[in-house]
Amino acid sequence: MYFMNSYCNEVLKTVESKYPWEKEFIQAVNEVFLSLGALIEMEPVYREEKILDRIVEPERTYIFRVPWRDDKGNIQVNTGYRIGFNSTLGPYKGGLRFHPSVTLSIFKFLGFEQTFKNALTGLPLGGGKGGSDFNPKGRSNNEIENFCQSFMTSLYNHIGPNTDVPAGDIGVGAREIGYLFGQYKRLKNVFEGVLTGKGLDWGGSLMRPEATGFGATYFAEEMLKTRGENIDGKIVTVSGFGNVAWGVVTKVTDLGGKVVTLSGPDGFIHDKEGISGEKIDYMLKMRVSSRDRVQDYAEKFKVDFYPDKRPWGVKCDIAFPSATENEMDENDAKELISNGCRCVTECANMPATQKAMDLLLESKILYSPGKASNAAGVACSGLEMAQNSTKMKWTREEVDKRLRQIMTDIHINCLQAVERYGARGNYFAGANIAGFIKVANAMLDQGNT
Ligand code: NDP
Ligand code: 2IT
Repeated sequence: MYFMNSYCNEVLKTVESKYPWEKEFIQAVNEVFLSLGALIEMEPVYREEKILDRIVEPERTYIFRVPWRDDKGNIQVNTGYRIGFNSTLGPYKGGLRFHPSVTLSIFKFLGFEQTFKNALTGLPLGGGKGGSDFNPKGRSNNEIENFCQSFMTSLYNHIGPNTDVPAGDIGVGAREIGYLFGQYKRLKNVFEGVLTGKGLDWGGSLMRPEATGFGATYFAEEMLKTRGENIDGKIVTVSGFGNVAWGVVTKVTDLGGKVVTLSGPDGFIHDKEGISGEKIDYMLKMRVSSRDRVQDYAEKFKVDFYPDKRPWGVKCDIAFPSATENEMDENDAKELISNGCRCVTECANMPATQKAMDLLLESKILYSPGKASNAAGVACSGLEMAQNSTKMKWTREEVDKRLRQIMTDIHINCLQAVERYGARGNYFAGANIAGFIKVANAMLDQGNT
């Protein structure tokens, strides 16, 4: 089930020799290709039509200078990126990340993953990603606004509701989307749904902020159901303390689970009583006031803080990695498994290293890849686009119902795909196969593009 067939291997080797420095991108391609072995052998047309050669190359990559003026009057220069990875199923769609660690490799891995994730949602969305090495930490509102306006001044001609629709990701939330949208509107002289994650009064969808975390929790519920279990009464560990982590903590708590950890670049906190009520509200405030310090939570609520450590050594039933890529390594995976963890639901994109992933897959615990379990964020963005194009606004209940259905469908599709082309019960292979088939078959339909 899990093997690299010769065509996958050839294309992977080409990527490795063409872009040897793109570690994250190579990791993402490797992970997807490992799942496709049986499918590619059964369907020779993918090889004949060079689908893999085409699918690993972004359709377009735009890299640009972002000059802006800081509060001291000095000029600052950052680099902006927007990758249109694949537009077979719809306009490019995917978030913008503002974080100093970004590289072209990171955006390529994110755009590649996004292509299959968006296909899994069943909505008409292509895959894209972008952002900047701009560091929002410690910047004033004025500086964020200046930066966003400059970023959009370079980008606005390349995006549009039927071309490319960016959204948020790490470091980009409602405030940044507002500044980006305002500048787009001014430059293009048109009010249209070019970004998602907009404010509720000017085209945003209800549920968008909580969608990713809620959807991941629904996905975890579906996985647990296959083993006659649910979230009620479970001990849950979460990493990160951003938008996605907040959504997970809120929904898990709602369903009777007890979340006991959060993490930041400074370390993690262990709150044995569980993170609920005012503590969840505090998470939102903490994001704005002290972006890089989860220690503030520990001081306020008098709980244990572990500097420079990750939360995966804390005993739990379910883990939701919700910070960033490669935040869980093989030692973390070993600890989770030996402590009896029964379910790992990826919320971040590619949070596990290749070795951690191999161990989790071997262990047979329930384990879902981000492209399946975090798909509700972009799915809600797709619903926002639908509302914008019909100039309608759906109720919270309506959006939530659709999101729940989308996550249930993704869960079933993963299981069915893996039953047909691989071994039973491996959500990784299932998500990769189901997402790939959709994109690849549409590429065949659309000819050599
Ligand atoms: P936020 O910016 O709201 O939060 C990100 C969290 O991860 C913060 O706690 C951040 O701390 C931490 N973090 C970021 N980079 C690093 C790093 N290099 N090392 C350690 N910690 C880091 O982002 P989101 O919650 O939106 O995103 C979290 C994850 O979920 C990402 O992988 C993202 O791609 C993924 N995702 C997001 C979706 C969305 O709709 N927002 C949808 C699907 C997936 P700090 O800011 O202090 O560095
Ligand atoms: O990784 C992701 O799916 C996102 N950051 C959300 C993308 C979107 O277009 O809503």
